[in-house]
Amino acid sequence: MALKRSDRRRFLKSSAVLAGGLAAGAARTVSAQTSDAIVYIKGTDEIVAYGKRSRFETAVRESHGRPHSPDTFGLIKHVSTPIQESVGVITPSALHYIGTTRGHYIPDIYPEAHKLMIHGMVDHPLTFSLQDLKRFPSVTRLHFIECAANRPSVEAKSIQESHGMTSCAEWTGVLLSTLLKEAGVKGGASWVIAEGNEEVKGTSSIPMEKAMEDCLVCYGMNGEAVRPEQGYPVRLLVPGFEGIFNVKWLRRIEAVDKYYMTYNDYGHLRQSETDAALGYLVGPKSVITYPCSNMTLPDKGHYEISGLAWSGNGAITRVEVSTDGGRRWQDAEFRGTPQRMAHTRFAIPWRWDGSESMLMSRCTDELGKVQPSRAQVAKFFGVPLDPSYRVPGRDNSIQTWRVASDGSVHNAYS
Ligand SMILES: Nc1nc2c(c(=O)[nH]1)N[C@H]1C(S)=C(S)[C@@H](COP(=O)(O)O)O[C@H]1N2
Ligand SMILES: [Mo]
Repeated sequence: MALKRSDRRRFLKSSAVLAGGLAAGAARTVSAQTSDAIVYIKGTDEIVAYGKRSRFETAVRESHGRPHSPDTFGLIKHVSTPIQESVGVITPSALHYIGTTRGHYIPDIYPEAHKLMIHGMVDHPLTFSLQDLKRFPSVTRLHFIECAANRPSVEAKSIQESHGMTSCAEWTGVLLSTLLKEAGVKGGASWVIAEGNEEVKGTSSIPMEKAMEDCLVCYGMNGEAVRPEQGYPVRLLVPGFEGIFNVKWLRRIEAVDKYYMTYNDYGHLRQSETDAALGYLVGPKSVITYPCSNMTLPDKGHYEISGLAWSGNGAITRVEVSTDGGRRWQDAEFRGTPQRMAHTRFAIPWRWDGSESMLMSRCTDELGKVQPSRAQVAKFFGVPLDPSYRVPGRDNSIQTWRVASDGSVHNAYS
């Protein structure tokens, strides 16, 4: 239905009234834009062939000028997702965070030459080309990946720096169990070692039970081939396990009869099978992405507080939000259906009265595990409460944003 300009103004005015003044600013923007002459995008043929976003959308990945946790060789390089701009639950492939432990080099792999080998304690060692993998029954699932270094912090200048090392994509591939069954795992094989294609191998040890449960050998990401930064042409997905297990540029899986402390495990101080077993699962964790630090609320009035929640234990079953620093909590709503080991969008309406507010979210997963406070995490690791002390393990504690009375939003830790 085409509205005349005056009708449209009247329509926008009445919807603004319905929303209690909320849409007034938006209404002005809309009418200003529609009255301008239309400008067409240059280079249209190229964009028709393979799209790109509007030139007005400028969010980019950031490395924050430092490795997040330099390893022995100083080569860990992690680049974060602009999570403050996220909507829904899927991270666009071009903005998926990048975690590499071998500097910033991205292997440029010729897909037709790439092979995945499955060997070790199996009846028939096998190699698969990309085409071979695509002949097996496929699986498509939404899953997050999160680096172990992702955490609230005193120094973090933005949510992108503290929480941007997690992303969520729709992954397509073959279940690792399908390939392992094809090769025939021998009795007594209790772990697998997964290796990437780099010169220094990105190797991770994964318990056989997990390998047979839900690990995915992925060639697809968000409806197209996995991006080179994410492991083109094939990467392993180990749903809910910390980032480093999700081996990119996957070329070798070896079935073995014991835990091996590999290069990756060493970096994470998993010196024994027990350390390893304790060190895997991520979360439950959540963070409010709107509003968050470095934003300014333009006015008192209505807002929708919105954020992301995720857990390595399965689906998120509940998210609570507090606007008064944790004294009172209210249940948020889910936007979409929570998926297992996937980002879940939550939201709750909020009327800001102009006074200083402390925004917090805390989630619960299908195992009934509740996201801890900083105090609980500090107590668990036996470290001082002061959040400038980095806990020697993953930190899934609650993030607090402080909304000052001028509307500016800050990291309450700093
Ligand atoms: N082959 C290989 N796989 C790897 C890495 C690597 O350096 N090489 N980095 C790991 C780390 S530390 C993380 S956090 C995740 C990040 O996955 P992403 O870059 O797709 O976000 O990949 C893991 N898989
Ligand atoms: Mo990582």
